Amino acid sequence: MFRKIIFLLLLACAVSANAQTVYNPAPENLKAREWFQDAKFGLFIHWGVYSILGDGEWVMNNQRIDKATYQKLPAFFNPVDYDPKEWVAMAKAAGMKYITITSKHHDGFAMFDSKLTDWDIMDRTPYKKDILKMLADECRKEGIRLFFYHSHLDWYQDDYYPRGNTGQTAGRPDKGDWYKYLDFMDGQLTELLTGYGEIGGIWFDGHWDKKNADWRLDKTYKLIHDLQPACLIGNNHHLAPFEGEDFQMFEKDLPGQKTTGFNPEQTIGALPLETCETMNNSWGFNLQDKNYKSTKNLIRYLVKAAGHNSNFLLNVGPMPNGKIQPEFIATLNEIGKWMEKYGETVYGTRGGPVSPKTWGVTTQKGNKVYVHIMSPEDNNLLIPDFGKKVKAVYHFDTGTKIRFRQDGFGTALSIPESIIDDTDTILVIEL
Ligand code: FHN
Repeated sequence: MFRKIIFLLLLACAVSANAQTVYNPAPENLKAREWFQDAKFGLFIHWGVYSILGDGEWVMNNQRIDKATYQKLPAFFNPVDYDPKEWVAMAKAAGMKYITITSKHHDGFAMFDSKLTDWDIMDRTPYKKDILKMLADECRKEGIRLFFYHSHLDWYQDDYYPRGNTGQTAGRPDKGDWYKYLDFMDGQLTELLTGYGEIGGIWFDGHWDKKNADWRLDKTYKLIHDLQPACLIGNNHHLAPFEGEDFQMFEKDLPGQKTTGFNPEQTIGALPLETCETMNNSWGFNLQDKNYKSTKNLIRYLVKAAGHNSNFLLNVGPMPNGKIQPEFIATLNEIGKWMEKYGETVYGTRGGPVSPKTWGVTTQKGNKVYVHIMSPEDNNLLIPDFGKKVKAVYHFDTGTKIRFRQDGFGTALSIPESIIDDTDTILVIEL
C-alpha cells in the first residue's frame, strides 16, 4: 500500500512537472506563424568583428586565436559605410520579407548595446553605434520583420563552462559558472526583446556544441514568449523540434534531406519550416570564397523549399566596412526580378499536393496548384493522382492551355517545347 502511495505521488509530481512545460502558443504567435509561412523568403546576415579577417565567422576557432589576441579585433571594426537603408532596400528588391541578423555569434561579441558585458559594439569599437538598433528602425519603417540569430555557444565568456566541443583554444580558465552564463544569456535576450521593438523571432544556434548540457531551454523560451508572445522561437539544434519552439530550421538542406551531415538525426515536425543557405560557401565574410551560386540555382532552391512547405533564408556576410559585396547584390537583384514575375506561385503558398519529385515540386494556394518543372525528363509529365478533379491546366506566363488527361493514375500533361523555361517552367492546375 505504502509503495503504491509513493508511486502515485511520484506520478502526480511527474504530471505536474510536465504540465508546466507544455507550451500553448498565444493567438498572436499562431498568427505570426501563418505570416512566416506566407512570407517564404528572408535574408540571413552573419556580421561581426570576424569580418575584418575575411575568413568566415569561425575564424577564432579555426585559426586557434586565443581570447586575448581576438580582443584586438574590435578596435579595427569601424563600418562607416554601413547603411541599414541600403541593406533593407536590397532585401526588399530581392523579394525578401524578413531579415535574420546575428546579434551574437559564437565569438560572443554583441553587435548591439549590451549593458551586461563590455564585449560589444559600443564599448570595444571605434564605431560605437548600435548596429541592430539602426537596422530595427529601418526594418520597422519598411515593413520588414527582424529576427535575431543568437548563439547559445560562446567562445568568449569564461562561464561557458564546462566547455563544449569547440572553442577549446580560446585560452580560458578551467572553471566557470554555467548557470551564471545562462543568466547572462537570458539577460541579453531580455535586452534584445525590450529595446528593439517587435522582434519577429529568435534564431538559436550552438546547442549542438554541448548537446547534453542543462540548457534550461524551458526557462529561456518562457522568458521570450512572456516578453513578446508573437516572437517565433527556432533552434538550429539539428534535432526534431523541442517543446516551446515555433518553427523548425534546416541548414544547407531541404527538409528531410541529409546531404550535408548537419541534420543526420533531424526529423520533420509539425511546425513551420525554414531552410538556410549561403550565396557562396561562407556565412561570415570570406575574402577568398568565390564559389558563388548562380541565380538560377538559388531561385530553384527557393522554389524547391516552397515545394517542401518551407521558407528559404538566404545568407550574406557583409564586409567589415558595412557594405555587401557586389556579387551578392547582383544575384539578389536578379532573384528579385524573378520574384516580381513569379512570386504569386511562391508567396502565401504551402507545399503542394504532390510530394517533391526529381522533375520539380508543387505549391498550392486555394484552388490553384502550381507545378514547377525544373528538370523535365521529356515533354510528357505524369502528375500522380492527388484525389482532386482537375478543371484546367495552363502555362503561368502566357496562359496557354495545356492538354491533359486525368485518370486513376494521375494527370498526364504534354508540355509544348516552346514554353520550356531554363530556370522553372510553371504550370497552373485549376481544381
Ligand atoms: O556554426 C554555425 C555557423 O557559423 C552558421 O551560423 C550556421 C548557420 O546555419 N549554423 C552553425 C552551424 O550549424
